[in-house]
Order: sequence, then C-alpha cells, then structure tokens
Amino acid sequence: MEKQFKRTLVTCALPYANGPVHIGHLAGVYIPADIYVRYLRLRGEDVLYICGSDEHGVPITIKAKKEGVTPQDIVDRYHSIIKDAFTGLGIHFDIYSRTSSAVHERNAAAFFRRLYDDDKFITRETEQYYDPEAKTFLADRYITGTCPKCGNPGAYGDQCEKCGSTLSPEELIDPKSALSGSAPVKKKTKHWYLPLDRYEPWLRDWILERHKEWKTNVYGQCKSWLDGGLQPRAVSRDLDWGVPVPVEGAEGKVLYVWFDAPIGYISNTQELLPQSWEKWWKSEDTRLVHFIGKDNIVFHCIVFPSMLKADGSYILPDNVPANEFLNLEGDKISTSRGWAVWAHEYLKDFPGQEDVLRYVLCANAPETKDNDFTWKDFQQRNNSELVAVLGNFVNRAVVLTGKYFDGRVPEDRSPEAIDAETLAQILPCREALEKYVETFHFREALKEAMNIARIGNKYISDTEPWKVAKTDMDRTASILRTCLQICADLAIAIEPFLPFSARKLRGILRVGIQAGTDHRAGEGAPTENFYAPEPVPGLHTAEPSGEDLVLRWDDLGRSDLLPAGHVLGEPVLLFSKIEDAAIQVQTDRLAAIKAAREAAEAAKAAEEAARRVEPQKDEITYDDFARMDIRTATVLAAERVPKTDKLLKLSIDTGIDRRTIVSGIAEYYSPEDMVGRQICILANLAPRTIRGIQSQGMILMAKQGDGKMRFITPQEVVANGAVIN
Ligand code: B3M
Ligand code: ZN
Repeated sequence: MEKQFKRTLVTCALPYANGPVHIGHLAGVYIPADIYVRYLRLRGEDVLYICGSDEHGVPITIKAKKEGVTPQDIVDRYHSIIKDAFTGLGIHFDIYSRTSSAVHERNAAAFFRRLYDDDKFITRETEQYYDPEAKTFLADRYITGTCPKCGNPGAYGDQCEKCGSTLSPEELIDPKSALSGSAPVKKKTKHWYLPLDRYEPWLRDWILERHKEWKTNVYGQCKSWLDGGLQPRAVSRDLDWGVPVPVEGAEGKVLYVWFDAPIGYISNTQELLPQSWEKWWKSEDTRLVHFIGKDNIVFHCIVFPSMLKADGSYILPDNVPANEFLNLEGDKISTSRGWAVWAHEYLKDFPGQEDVLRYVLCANAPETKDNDFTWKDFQQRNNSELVAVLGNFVNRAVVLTGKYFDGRVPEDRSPEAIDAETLAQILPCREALEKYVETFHFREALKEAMNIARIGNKYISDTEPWKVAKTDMDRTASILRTCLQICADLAIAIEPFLPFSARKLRGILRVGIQAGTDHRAGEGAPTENFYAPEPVPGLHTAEPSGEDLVLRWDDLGRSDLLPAGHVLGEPVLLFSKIEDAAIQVQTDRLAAIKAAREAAEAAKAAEEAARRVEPQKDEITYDDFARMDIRTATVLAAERVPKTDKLLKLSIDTGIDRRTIVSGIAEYYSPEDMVGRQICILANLAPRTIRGIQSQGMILMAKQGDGKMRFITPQEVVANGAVIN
C-alpha cells in the first residue's frame, strides 16, 4: 500500500543565472514539473512549488570577467530574464527566488556550520594552482594552456573545447592564469569534504532497495555511481563569489556551488513561508519530488540526500524523475555556442502561442532517451494536432450550436446508442491519464488528453450534425449536446498541459474549474484556485450569460457536465495555423548561428594550423648545402598553366640567363601579382617537364602549417643572380 502523504513539495532544478533558459531546460525539467503540479492541484492536493536562480559557481564569474562586469550584474540580468520567461509560459512557482539572497546566504552557511560542528566533514590539504600576481587560487577553468592531446593553445584546466578531452591543470603545456597571464604556482590549501563513502551503505539501501520504482535512467545512474565507489567530495572552493565558508580562518573560501545550490530549495521555502517552512522539509507527511535533468542526478540522489542525512532533521526525496536531454535540429543544445531556442525569444516570436511550445516539448519530451526538437515537427504538431484535432473539434461543436441553438446547450432530444458509447470512452482516457501523470509519463498522459479530442472529432465526423440538421433538428440537438460534454471534458483534461488554451476553452464554454490551493501568497491560508473562464461576449444572445459553471477534476468523464440551456461564449479559435514563413525565420536564425560557428571554428583551425611547425629535417653537412646554388631573380612575365588552377608559368631573369620556371603558387598569387617581383630560386635544380613545359629551377617559398605559401624576397632589391649563402 503506497504511503499516504498530506502534502507534496515539488522542486525544480535551479537554473544557472549565467544565461537564459532554453527548450532543453523546459522539456527536461520545467514543463513536466508544471504539468505535475497543475494536475495535483486539480486533484485538490496541497502542493508547494519551489524554484529559483542558481547564482554562484565559476561559469558566472568567468562570464562576468569576460564582459567586464560583476557576477552580481550577470545574475541580476539573467535572473529576471529567466523568471519572466517562466511566467510567460504559465510556469507559476509559488516562489522563484535566488541563491544570492540574504536568506539563502544565512541558511546555507548555517547548514554548513551545523555539519561542521557535528564533525560531519573531513578536511584535506591539497595543492592547488595559485596566481601569485592576482593573489588568488585558480579554479581549473581559470587556467589556460596548450592541450597535450591536440595542441590547442586555448585549452582550459578542466577541458579542451577543441578536442573535447577532459584535462587536469597539471596536463596543460605552459599553463597560464586566465586572470593575470602569469604562470600559476602550486600552493597548499585546505578544504572541507563530505565523506560520501561513509554514506554508501545507507544510500545503497535507501535507493537500490527502497526506491526501485525510480525511473530506470535515474536508478541506473545511481547504481553505477554506487558500484563505482563513492569518494569524499569537496564542499568548499577558493573563490570570491559564493557563500563564504562560516569558519574562522576560511577567508577567501566559499561553499562549493553544488553544496550551496540544493540548500537553495530550502532557503526559497523559508523565504516564502518563514513560519511554516519546516512542515514542508521536516515532516514525514510531506512527499518531496525533485524535477531535474540527467546531469544533476548524482547531486540530487547522492550528494544532497547525504547532506540531508548528515543533518538528520530533513526528509529525503521520494522521487527524482530526471529527464534525458533534448537536442535541437540534430545537434546538442549549447548555451555557450548559442545553439538553442531561448524561452524568452520564443515568447516574442510566437505571441499567444505559449501552449504550442508546451505541447510540443511535452509530446517530444526526452523522458527515457535523448530526443530532438525540429521546427518542422513543431509546425506539423501545431497544424495537424492542435489546430486540426483539438481546435477543429471544439470550434465545430460551438459554431454549430451557435448556428442551430442560439449558443445554448441543447436538450438531449433524440439520443442514440452512439452518444452514450462515445461518452463512455472518456473515463478510460482519464484513468490512463491519471496513471501516466502519477508515474511521470507526461508524454503518454498528454496523448490520453488528446485522445479525448480525437474521440470527439471522430464522433462529430461520423454523426455529421451539419447534414442531420437539414432533416432532424432533434437528433442534431443530441449530437451537439454530446459534443459539448466532450468539450467540457477537454477543458478539464488539458488544463495541466495547455493552461492558456484551457482558459480560452473555459471562456467559450463559460465554465470555471475549481483547482487545489497554491502558496504564492506566502504565510497564512493557501490560496484557493478557481480557474476562471477567459471573459468572452455571450454567443448569440442578448441575455447576460448564465452563471459560470464550476467543474472539478472528478467531473472529467461524467456525461452531463453542461446542462441544457447553459449559454456558451463566442467560439474563439483555440489555435492558429503556423505558416512556413514563421518557421523559415527560425531555421534561418539557426542556420546563421551554425554558419557563424563554423566560420569561427575554421578561422581558429586555420590560425592553429598556421602556427603548426614542420619538424626539422635530418641533419646535412655544409657540403650538402654548398652544392645548392640559390640566387636572386626577377619575374619578367607570368601566366596560368592551362587546365590546372595550381600552376603559374614564370619567365624570369636570373642574372645568369632568362629561363622558365613552373611553380605551384597559383592558389596564392595571380600572374599580375608576380610580374616585377624579386624572388629567390634554386638555380641548379635539374630541369623537369611539368604539363609539357620545361621548368629550370625552383622558386623558394615559405609554406605555413596551414599550407599557405609565401615567396621569399630580399628585404631590399639586389642585383639578379646574387648568390644566397
Ligand atoms: N544549476 C542546473 C544545471 O546544472 C543547476 C541545478 C541546481 S539545482 C540545486 O544546469
Ligand atoms: Zn585538445
């Protein structure tokens, strides 16, 4: 028998405030969490919905340094962009706070201090790279040097972005500090470590024995971490941006971002509910669920639970339904490479179509394996699913009711078996939807909600009320009444997934939905949620519209949701077709990003190739060299050699004689470039016939690592035939 909880605490991974959120974040974490919370609230559950910006960590300080601003400037910028984007997409956390808040700094320090005072940490003294000029320790990312694997001179102390190798600063050739450029030195530094190894037996039991119900990808990753053996993990860093370590003598040290960030969930709860936060975090009646991406599994299933266990007064997560990754047009989404669809940009480009993105990201969610987002699929799902099925069914039902019954729900004047049989199909969809949502299978749950629209669409196409109306208005009344009941089912079923469209549909049907409470108002009584209909004018009737009907989740699947005579609102379109032009704008934008990246990579590759130096040849004696007769010469005439784009035929004055040399420099020089130039030649090279032309000698060229050729010319003009020694 599953344990009954009094309340559910849902946390969402705190997005790093070093960039906007993109569709990968939304599909992986925030849309599934929002569906789950909305659903639980519709079921009348008491849910607390927590998130906020994760504002510490080295990437933020690096971005600040790159832009010449402070880390606070960076997090302020992105905190508000991220927060507005969530609101714009209907993701309404009870609080969206931030880890640079005073509450969090106090709370994270106090959390650390409790573990410190209880001797739950071990300390280790290690040698870290230190910048003697900037007088600061250097995080790996702050050390640059040449990659030992591929020669990339701009590799970082933790990774080479060119060949992708994971590195350590010790491996870098000629390491330099990214702060001052000086050579870093090794210096002893003390840090605190959480001895995860001590929690291994407990974690094995808690996860592997008592949470076999966790998603396969999550359970599997935890098992491999545990099978690999856990090591103590540092919980402090030498950085000046973060929560200072609250221990005497720890100046210049801050909490490691992955120690501090999960505590942010607790801090944000305290900020919202200063009096009553403990019942959410310390009572066994609370069910804690963390929504995260797969790269955060170890922190939410191993590290944070060990921290909570070490403290001993907190509950532990009951589930951590991590998703895999979403790719974009077949390529990994990357904030640093700009390869993303940003949430805030989507809202600007597709105003009023928030639900289309919610729909596509749920339908394509990477729930069990990485998945791909394409703009073509986005357009196709909108046009052939949302518009053609859901929108079309609702619109036909309401428009025809307006046409034949003055916008009022008709009496069931002439029922037939197909009506009740059709309505009887809704309850199984609801039951399946509930099972899927409660086990975090949101893609399948969404399909069940859409099945209700498919059932309605099939029913109206099969019964063809527009034809029946020509002869039998009573039958038409029953058909449309049945359709409108299904529309009311949809207003409830799509609410967790498509809240904007559900609100519009409530306006068309003039129904409100009684949902559970939320805690956005903070302390005191939670706010009752009544999802009001979007106000729309009454349809075809001078009378004021009837009383808004109030529906609940449990009404879903009943066959008499809308009573006869209930006045409907205007049949506004729930969705609109997305034209190719709108998609073209997006694919052009991505193409431009890809082209710019490829050009930058090519330029970088060429630059690096140009610096590549050929190894020295085998040693020769002076006599070997002395046999070569190298002279100055001047080009008198030049022309391309037919049928090749590499060769030039040059007539030159060697000071000894006039001769022809054929040279492979046409890629780098035009004939016009060459005439009049003084060059250096190897005069006594045995003549060769090249493309039928006898070439007597060779022009000396400097060839770079990238193959680019430049001819050698004396600094000042000297007489032709001058001997070069
Ligand atoms: N800031 C998100 C990430 O790894 C990370 C989550 C913290 S949740 C406590 O992208
Ligand atoms: Zn490399």
